[in-house]
Amino acid sequence: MSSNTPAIHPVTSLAPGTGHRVPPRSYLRTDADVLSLNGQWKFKLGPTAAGPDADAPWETIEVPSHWVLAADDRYGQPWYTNIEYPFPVDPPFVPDDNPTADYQRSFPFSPRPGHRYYLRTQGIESLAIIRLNDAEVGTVAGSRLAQELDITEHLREGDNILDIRVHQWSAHTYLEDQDQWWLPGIFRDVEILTRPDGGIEDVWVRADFDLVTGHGILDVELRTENFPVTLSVPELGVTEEIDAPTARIEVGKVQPWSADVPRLYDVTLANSAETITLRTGFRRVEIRGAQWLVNGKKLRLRGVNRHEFHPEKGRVFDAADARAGLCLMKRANINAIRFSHYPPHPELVAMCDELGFWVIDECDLETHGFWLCDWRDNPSDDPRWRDAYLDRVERFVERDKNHPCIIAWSLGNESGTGANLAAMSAWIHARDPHRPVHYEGDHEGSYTDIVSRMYLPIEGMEDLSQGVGPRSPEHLESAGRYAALAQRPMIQCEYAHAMGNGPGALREYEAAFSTLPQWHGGFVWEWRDHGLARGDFYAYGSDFDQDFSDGSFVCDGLVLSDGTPSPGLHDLAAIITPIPLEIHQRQLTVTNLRHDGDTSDLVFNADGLPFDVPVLLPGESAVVELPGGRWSPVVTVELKEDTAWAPAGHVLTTAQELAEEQPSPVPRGAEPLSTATAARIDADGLLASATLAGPRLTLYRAPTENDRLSGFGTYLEGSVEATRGAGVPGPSNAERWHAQRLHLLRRRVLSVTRTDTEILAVHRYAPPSSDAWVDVTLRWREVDGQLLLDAAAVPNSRWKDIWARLGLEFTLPNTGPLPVRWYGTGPGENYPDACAAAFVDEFAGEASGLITDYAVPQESGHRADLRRLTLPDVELTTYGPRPGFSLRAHDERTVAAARHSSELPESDTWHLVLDVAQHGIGTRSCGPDVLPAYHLRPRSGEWHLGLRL
Ligand code: IPT
Repeated sequence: MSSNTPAIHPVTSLAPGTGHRVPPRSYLRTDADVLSLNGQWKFKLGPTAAGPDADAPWETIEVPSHWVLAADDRYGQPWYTNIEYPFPVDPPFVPDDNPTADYQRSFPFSPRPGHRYYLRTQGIESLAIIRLNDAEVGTVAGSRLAQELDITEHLREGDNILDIRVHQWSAHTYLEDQDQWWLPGIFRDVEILTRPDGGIEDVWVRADFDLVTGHGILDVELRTENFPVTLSVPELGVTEEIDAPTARIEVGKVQPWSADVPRLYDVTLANSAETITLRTGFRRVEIRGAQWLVNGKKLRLRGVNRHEFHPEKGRVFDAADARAGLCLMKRANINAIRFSHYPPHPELVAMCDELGFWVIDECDLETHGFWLCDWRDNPSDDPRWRDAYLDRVERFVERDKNHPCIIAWSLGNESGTGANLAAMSAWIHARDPHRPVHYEGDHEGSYTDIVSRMYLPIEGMEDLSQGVGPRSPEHLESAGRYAALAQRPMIQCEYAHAMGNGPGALREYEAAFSTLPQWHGGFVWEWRDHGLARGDFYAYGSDFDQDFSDGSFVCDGLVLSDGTPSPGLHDLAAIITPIPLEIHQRQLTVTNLRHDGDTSDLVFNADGLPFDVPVLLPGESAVVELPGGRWSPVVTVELKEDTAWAPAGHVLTTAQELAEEQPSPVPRGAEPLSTATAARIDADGLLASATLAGPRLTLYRAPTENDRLSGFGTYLEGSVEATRGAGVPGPSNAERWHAQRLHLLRRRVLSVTRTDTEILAVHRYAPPSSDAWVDVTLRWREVDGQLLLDAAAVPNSRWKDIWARLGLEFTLPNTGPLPVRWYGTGPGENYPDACAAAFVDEFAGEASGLITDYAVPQESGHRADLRRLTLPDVELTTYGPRPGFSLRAHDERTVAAARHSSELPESDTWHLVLDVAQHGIGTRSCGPDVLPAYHLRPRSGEWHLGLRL
């Protein structure tokens, strides 16, 4: 070895930590003192692992926080990469440029003899070296895992000085390559815990539910040397003295815990030195064959993936914001959460117990960037990393083990496969045989209990259900494994990528989850956009001065960065409702799909008037006749009383019978055109009034992110096999549209004919350098003082590919806010494959509110089936087949060119588009493309519009 080899620096050490580390234990409420060290700390930052200049002056920073989110970028900027490591893949080394911060604070303390003191950190990214009163007490790794160091020997009476040096990059960064911002710093609580002499070091209360007797059983495990410990459950009248480290206590009849009825019981454990309180819930989790059961019933997971994220604070936990997010999930009928891809702040887990969610808790582990190096040297299969993997699994399971909401442990995400993952799983199986182990990357089910996939199209789900694996060549040799997998429970731990406008086809997924026997549901990717608040916009990857990034891929949530629900969330809520309604000829079928709980907490209304539905137990259905009233009342299922997550009156389900309503007949005849009307139609045969002008044909839309991305398969041109994991994905929708130059249509007037009673114009629209065209006929006439437009669009046969839309666009002067009323579908935007939340009614709003402020501007605002649109100066009625409409201050090309809505220029024009068709939305930004039923192939269309101007 040459003499200039650098000594091993802590940043390259694979050791999970050093110093007097306390064995992992639960996060518990205790009456022992806890001193929070959150608050203002001294802070300085240096550019390398050597740390800041010793002479540099101290500044101050808030703990918890991320230093790259400090004001004015004064400590650098956040960085977003999805799969890629932001540095060369050269484990365990990291670059010399390694931002390193020194944190310091002093605190007065009076240690008591006989007690011990632990310094607990809940989250530091990525490696911390801790010194107390100038002595090194240890190093801490595992950014989102709690770690405790016994600092008793280093604490002194009076003033103490705590120094924490934090390196942004370390060997452990290789294990933390989750798809999110790189956000260094002390971002969760720092505390000193008093451990009283003879205290209760750890406790595990497993609350089992006996399905036959309905009795509860508490299996208690205690870590203490000080017995007896008295366990009490006041509500059950239980008080038991425990004299040994384990005990089994039968507590008689209990109400079980479930996500639907999250019944918790307060438990106290006390000995002479310490009292611990926790809340437990009785439930039994089992896997029987391909059934994953809780309390004897098959689970139906209607879930989301949840990251820790706040637009100003990053991954710093904000209890009020987090709780608001969970309540919004409950209101959207979401009953399950996967903690992607690390355990959240421990208080969040308690909120899930209380509000009721089925939770898959996940370890802080992802090595996805090795995939880009063909998984060479992946830590998951390298014995040198085994201790780090096992340390991580112990620390996350031990911290959260008391929570009834957790129904499975997940080893991590996208870390390939290998012996270290298998060892983690074996450790969990030995430690907690009562909860299954999940890890998606164990594709062949060698060491996990649940068959898990991500972004699998429905055909892939059907294949797995029938014991057939992916049809790609690299999977052929393992084909035999798949018959065995079909004997196990299946989930999609990620599906329906909620990036931008979408996801589409949730209904089809929900149907597959409900009918294919092994499938138990899935978790939409993901809950919230991770845009960072920057002045008047939310920033994504490419908004920072980093050399490369994954752009807006960090904004792929059902909820926008500011917490606003997106149309995708409304669509999901409608599809996964536990109380689905079906109406046929005024016969309403109500079903209770809840895991637990009857329907006595619900009110059923038709157009706001309550009607009776018998109380239904889970699994039951009833058919009732709808009360009298209009042809198609809006039927709602509402909460009778306030709950912890929604007020009385909150709507779980909305339904309506639409089939009966016939389109309004097209008015016949034509009166002589008035001079005023005739003057409004220009020489080209277009309306040119002061309040409305047009129309022109449009076949293009500002591409959604599902339209723009093409990493996954498409059903177009017979490339369905691509969606099953074989074949070449093919171009994106946006590429197809741009290749056809749909955004560049040119118009030529073929003819304009005027008679006393009508003006007839024929226009030909075609892209440059193409002999494909669409002829648009516009016939203007007048009936009962109404200007009528009968329009038809007919393509020639030379179109070869899909269109984005088939629409007619009018323009209106934009002089400020525009009040809009419409009779049609709403309230939100809806598309052919994402329209479950829409119903038909009279709606009103302001035009700018019709567009969703997606992180990246894109197609938005389409509402199908318009009957009537009322603007201050225009009333538009549709006859015959009903078009959808959208109204927006910018045209498609302007929208498509903008990276943020704040960049869109001031507009003097509203664009009103009436679409006879739109291509579906799909979820191809990460998943299958638009299903064939929702493709828009070149076709003809007709419009019949009545105008009062
Ligand atoms: C999948 C990841 O597990 C998740 O963290 C996120 O990155 C998601 O993709 C996309 O937003 S992995 C992907 C290669 C299927």
